[in-house]
Amino acid sequence: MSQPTSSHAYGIGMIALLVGMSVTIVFYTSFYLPESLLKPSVSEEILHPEGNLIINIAEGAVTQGNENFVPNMAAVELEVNNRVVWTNSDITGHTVTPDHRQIDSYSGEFGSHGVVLSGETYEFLFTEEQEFSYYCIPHPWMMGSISVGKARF
Ligand SMILES: [Cu+2]
Repeated sequence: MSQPTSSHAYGIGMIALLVGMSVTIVFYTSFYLPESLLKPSVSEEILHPEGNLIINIAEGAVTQGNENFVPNMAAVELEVNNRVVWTNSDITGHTVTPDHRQIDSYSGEFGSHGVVLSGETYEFLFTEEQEFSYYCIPHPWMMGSISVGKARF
């Protein structure tokens, strides 16, 4: 009496296991694999550049006419200083916002998430050549540009 019930339960268990495994395989091959293959391969030298490029958000940047992003036209060299760090030395918060949507295929969308508070930083790793300008949303006269190129040597 109990024999057929337990073998039935065993059968259902096996089917559930097989279904679970095939779902996992389908998920892995159709979602996970393509996603990981899509991620561009970036050289170690670019992932770990020799140094950072620091852009200072100068004290007093909040006032129109004062220096704000320093340097405001930054030349970034891949493998040298392609990690850029904006440091807010002002007493108010500022944003680092591209004029137009700017995407690095490795690091994703460029721009600070909201305001960079006084004393805080925003950093971004550039992995490919690109050129664009950016500004600060609350103080649109604050403008800068970034030009990322290959190392010059
Ligand atoms: Cu600002």
